[in-house]
Amino acid sequence: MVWNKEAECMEKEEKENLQLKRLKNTIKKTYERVPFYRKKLDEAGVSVEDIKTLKDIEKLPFTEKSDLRSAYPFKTFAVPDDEIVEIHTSSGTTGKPTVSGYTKKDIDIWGEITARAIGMALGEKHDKIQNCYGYGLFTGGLGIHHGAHKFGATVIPISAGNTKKQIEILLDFQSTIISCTPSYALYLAESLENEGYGPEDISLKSGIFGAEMWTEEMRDELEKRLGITALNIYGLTEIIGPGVAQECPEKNGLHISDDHFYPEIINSETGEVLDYGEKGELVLTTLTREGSPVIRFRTKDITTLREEKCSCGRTLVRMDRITGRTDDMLKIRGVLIFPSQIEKALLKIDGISPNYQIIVSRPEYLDEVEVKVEASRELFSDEIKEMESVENKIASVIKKEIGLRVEVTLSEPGSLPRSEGKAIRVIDNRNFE
Ligand code: DLL
Repeated sequence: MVWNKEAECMEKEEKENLQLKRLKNTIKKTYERVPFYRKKLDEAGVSVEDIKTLKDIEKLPFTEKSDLRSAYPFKTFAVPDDEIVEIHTSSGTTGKPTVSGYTKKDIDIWGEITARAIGMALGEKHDKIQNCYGYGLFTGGLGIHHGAHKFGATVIPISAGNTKKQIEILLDFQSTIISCTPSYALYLAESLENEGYGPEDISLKSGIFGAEMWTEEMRDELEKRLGITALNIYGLTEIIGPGVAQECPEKNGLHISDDHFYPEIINSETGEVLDYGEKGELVLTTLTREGSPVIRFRTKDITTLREEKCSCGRTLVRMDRITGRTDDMLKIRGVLIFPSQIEKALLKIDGISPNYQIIVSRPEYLDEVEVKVEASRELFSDEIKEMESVENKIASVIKKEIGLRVEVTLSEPGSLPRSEGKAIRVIDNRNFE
């Protein structure tokens, strides 16, 4: 279902006029109201008068996560405190989080874009959405919640965790859509199986999965095990939260709500803006945010933008699934690898679950990588010889994918830590200080 045909299928020229008008407005307001942006724009020597076409956005300075952190907690807000009705923060594990403030209109727009996401994920008004993203300062829970209300579907605000309860609700309420991180969805599928249930016992038709990286192979796994269409949702706290982009059932990229967020791809080393079809770092500018507008935010997420209209009829610019971050790229023995490449390799092997952990260390001068993988019960054996041969096989599939030999350790099914939110895939024990 196309939730908002007028916006989602807008012709290019009309869209660009709207984007330019909104961009100018954002720059004007941030300049007037946020000292931090005024300083940045003054230093760069640009003002709103210099923005005559959308391409002129390239004259504006980038905003980094560290800029927003240094404005902690509220110095990025562009409206008086009494207009802010909700606050969220990034999950930041290092240092202070970034804070996003929402006005009533921001919440309305957030609901609009997550309603679009629900529409793209086969949503209909009679659907029951089991929303297992965490409620709280994290944007996942409430972002989908606002969208479900706007859409007119029923939201089951179960939040993250408590897998037993999740299963009970799945079975008793027969939820039709599920929203959570893909790693948690997999854990749920596994837990359902352990209790003797399969896709035939539940009524899920689609899943809205995001907040962390995942792969096509993981999609296949989720679709098979839960009997659903598994779709990708992208977003980040600094911009608004989930719903910045969402996949439709055509599964050929995530539609960015670019009437609200202007996307660019840059070369992360040089800052040069790249063309459609080229891979680089995603940069986003909010076009309608009131509380926390952001200019040219460097997401550090790596993707490619696609301009062609999707066969679903939407004209929103699409982005490929995120394949890595400029900052979580692992450089191992000089080779750049992404955890997603290892995941991809693992999913090629029968009997291996996509639960894994990559442990990087540097015992002396050379980096070493251990990949801990969970095997299925059938594959897991008491025979050391057999286990070694499986481990070697996995190591060679990984080597084919990343060009590096890693040490593989098979673990018992269910033994690796599970996360209710974002999975922790990489433990880097190297000390780069
Ligand atoms: O993760 C917002 C969100 C909630 C998105 C629920 C989707 C669903 P943050 O905690 O600020 O916000 O983390 C944002 O998570 O820059 C990406 O690196 C990563 N991320 C989010 N969605 C995806 C995705 C939420 N679909 C950061 N694929 C982003 C890959 C994703 N990475």
